[in-house]
Amino acid sequence: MKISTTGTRNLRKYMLHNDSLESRCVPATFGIPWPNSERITVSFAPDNTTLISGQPNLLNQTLDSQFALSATLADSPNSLWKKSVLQAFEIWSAQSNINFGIVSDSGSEFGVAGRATGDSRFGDIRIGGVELAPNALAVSMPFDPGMAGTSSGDMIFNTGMDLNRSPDELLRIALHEVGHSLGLDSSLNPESVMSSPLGSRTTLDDSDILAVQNLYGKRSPDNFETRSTNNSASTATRLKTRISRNSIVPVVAYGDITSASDIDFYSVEVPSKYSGQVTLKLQTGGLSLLNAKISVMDDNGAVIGRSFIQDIGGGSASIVIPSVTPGSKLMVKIKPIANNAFQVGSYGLAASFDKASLVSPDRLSEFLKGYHPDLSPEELASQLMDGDSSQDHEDEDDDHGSTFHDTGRFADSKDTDFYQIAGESDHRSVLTIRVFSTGTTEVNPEIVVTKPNGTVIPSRILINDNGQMTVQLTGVKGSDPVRIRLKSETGQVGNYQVEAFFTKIESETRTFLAGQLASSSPTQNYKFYVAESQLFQFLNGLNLESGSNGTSRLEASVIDSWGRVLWSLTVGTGSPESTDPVILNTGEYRFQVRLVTTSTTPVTANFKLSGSVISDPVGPGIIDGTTIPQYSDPLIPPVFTYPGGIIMPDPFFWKLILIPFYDPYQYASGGTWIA
Ligand SMILES: [Ca+2]
Ligand SMILES: [Ca+2]
Ligand SMILES: [Ca+2]
Repeated sequence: MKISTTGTRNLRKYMLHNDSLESRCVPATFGIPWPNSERITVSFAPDNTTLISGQPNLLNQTLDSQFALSATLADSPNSLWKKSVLQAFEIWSAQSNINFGIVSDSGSEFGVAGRATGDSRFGDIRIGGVELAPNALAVSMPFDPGMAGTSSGDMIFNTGMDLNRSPDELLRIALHEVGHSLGLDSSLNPESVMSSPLGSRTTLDDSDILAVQNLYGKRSPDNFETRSTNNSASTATRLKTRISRNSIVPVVAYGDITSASDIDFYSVEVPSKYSGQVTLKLQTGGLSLLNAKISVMDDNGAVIGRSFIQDIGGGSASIVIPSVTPGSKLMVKIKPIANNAFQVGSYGLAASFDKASLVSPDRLSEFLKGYHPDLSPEELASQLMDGDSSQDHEDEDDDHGSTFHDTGRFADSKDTDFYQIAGESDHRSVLTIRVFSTGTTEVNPEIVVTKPNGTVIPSRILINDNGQMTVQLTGVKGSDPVRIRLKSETGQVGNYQVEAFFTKIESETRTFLAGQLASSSPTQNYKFYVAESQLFQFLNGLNLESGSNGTSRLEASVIDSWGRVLWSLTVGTGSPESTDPVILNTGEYRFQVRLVTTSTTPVTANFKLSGSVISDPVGPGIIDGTTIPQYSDPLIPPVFTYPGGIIMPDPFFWKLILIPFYDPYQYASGGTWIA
């Protein structure tokens, strides 16, 4: 997920060289669609939110200043750049069954333990920015519940670059990044917005449309238009429910403006004994990015009210009709706004009979932001009557069989919780189960997966942090029930959440390093060259060959050339362990691994550093190589040349340093490596 800086490139050469590199292993896991594509939430993180590896988010202040000169009376710098970014989301959404709803962002640290989709603290896709090496304009993460967790989808712009050098530049960057967030890999087709370096397109290529529709399908009309359209008053969809007939509950419908030429007509029946005020409300904010016009006509076709939503990120619009004739019909027309960049998206519509309604306007507003396109008007009415259900939409995505979510508590040290889930089809698939602490106590969750008869199904551990655990199983028959047994490994009492995802693709991990350490030679050092800024998720394992458990531990760290420790982890014996992902800029690092033991007898241990890159490192730009190490050969863009003349397709390279000693003062004085 990375776009390179603009650079002229000999296309023919580029293509030729790529022919021989098809076997290249792309480390990030692409091709897993978001399970909640009908409403993927997006949030802009506030400045100073801690981004991955501890740097503060500076996107707002950076882009506000970069767009200062482009501002007009109508558009502030902030709204200008947000509009460019969201336009990219809208362009993808217009071609497929995806809606992006803007939500607020609490400023929790990026990558924090939490839900991979639907975390209430922030959007599924979080947008932020830090300074990256100058060969990247942005990086973003595809949806990967196994390795990326809450980092899934997140988009990080390079605040060290001018992202407003030319018209539409930010839009073009964002188009590429949104593609990655949706699970699309980089493309070798120079016409694709997914090609690197940054192209000149502000629209999708046919190949992009095909790629996104492969994952999410072609954008389909709403449930009211599957058989015939409601594009005129004579074909209007009739809206009424048994309950709304006594006017105590508003009539609610969820629809979709599926193309710029879609117009949706609804005929709302006024109850036969009702004659007071009626409020019509159109909601797009939080559901989609749609801007739209709503108008209401009386029985004679005369327009009696109109309003607009013309807000970046969508919004809401209300029309108040002071008085209506009992038994009459109100004709509601919803259409996109001409010459607007946000002409497609889902919406909620409500007609409230205010004088008799038992549902407060606040409750109705909140309810409209939950998207329930598959519920009938009757079901919607009874949900509205169910009192406080602001959490109603919370579990909606869990009902369709590919995702599952619940909250639980280990009430005492022996408490074991069981869940039984099943996927939705007979297809063999990958099941990812994530458990994380939600209270202040880290509950060290342990996950065992069994068949209903108790037979254990082997799973691989992907993440094993103190407060969270992720396991993945392959070859699960979707419709076969699977039982999940949860307990706290250390007997901690506390709250947790569990979520599970059935997908078709497993998370890709690889072994970066493996070796043996002994109490007589306890340390190994590696040079670690990173050719493109990327986000790593490391897993560390230690297996004792001799010595006893509990007396030995492994300390691993990544140190930059200034001697700063950017990532470190101490693990005991046994299971693989992990901690937060780390973003590493282009450059040279030292990786040190050390066996620490209190055993009085000699200890030998095997270690293994595995993991994955959860951002996409494809496509370096051609930049001035005199200022920073970057290892790319300008003539062969997809290959990297590392010190010592080592040519590798991977954008990172590990090299064992045979002298297992270095002088820490050399780092402090400015970063010269000794080996
Ligand atoms: Ca995310
Ligand atoms: Ca429609
Ligand atoms: Ca229509």
